Amino acid sequence: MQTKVSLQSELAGIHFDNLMMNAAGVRCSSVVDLNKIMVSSAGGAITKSATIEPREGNESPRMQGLPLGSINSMGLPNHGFDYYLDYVMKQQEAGNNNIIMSIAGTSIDENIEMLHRLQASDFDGLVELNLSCPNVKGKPQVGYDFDAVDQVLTEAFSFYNKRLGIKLPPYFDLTQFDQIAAVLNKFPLAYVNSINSIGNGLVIDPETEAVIIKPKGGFGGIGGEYVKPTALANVRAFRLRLNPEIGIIGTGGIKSGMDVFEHVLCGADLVQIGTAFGPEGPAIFERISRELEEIMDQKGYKSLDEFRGKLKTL
Ligand code: RRO
Repeated sequence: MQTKVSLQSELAGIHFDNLMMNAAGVRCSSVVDLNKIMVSSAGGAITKSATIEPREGNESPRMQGLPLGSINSMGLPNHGFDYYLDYVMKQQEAGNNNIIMSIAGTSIDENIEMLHRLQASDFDGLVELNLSCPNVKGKPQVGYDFDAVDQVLTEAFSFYNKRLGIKLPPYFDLTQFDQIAAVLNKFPLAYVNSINSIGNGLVIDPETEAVIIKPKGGFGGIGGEYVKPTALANVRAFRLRLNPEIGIIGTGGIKSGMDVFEHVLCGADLVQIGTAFGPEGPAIFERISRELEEIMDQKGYKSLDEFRGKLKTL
């Protein structure tokens, strides 16, 4: 008889029945969409990154699917901080701790203000500080400025004493990993979420000789299959460098059970699905769960712990 394998995981002391959820930004801006994720096979959900005030975001077209992924320059459209805090509070009151509130102020001051409000609130769950949005005009990605990361985390942890994770952009050079990990290891971070989209790619339609999204002259964040090797490298590089108390969410290029398997081999505690979740919707979590269970069953693994972070080198 086949023994059921477990896809359970834990992050910052919070139990997840399934290691998968959506990536912030995709089908998670409204209560209706968030509820659809919460009742799916996903282990939890994360909200669209919030700013204090609601935002319309950039002009359309601002997202396009591609043969192997997506390009977007959404520009942080969201319903505002209060809308998402209300949602995560209601989940918490219903006894559900598997909801993450994502925040992405367009300045350090705005991020600190939102963290003050969260500190003062009764919300006790996971908060993700997004330091890597590539699409707000005139605002660089904080994650590429190591001094600014140090500054915002120093200020945040001077008063914030609940569980806080951060969403980072992809890094590409090993010295970048060394430098950012040295900064992050100074703080009691709950987790690091790696990676956000690869910022400022350019996709062209040769027939029209034009770019395919409108904002920023066509430049936008790339997601999907194109970014999987970069995502795996970031998860692996962080797991090799971060304090073991800092968990890792692996995000980037997941569309199959094998992709999740590879992220966990690199050290991911949870994984998030963005680009592939868009067209397929919440049913993706059940499909990928089945695929992962089959892979684990064939390999004789009953739990994720048996292979997490155990990537072999040659
Ligand atoms: O809204 C966006 O344009 C956006 C955000 Br906040 C982000 O973090 N990553 C992304 O690819 N798009």
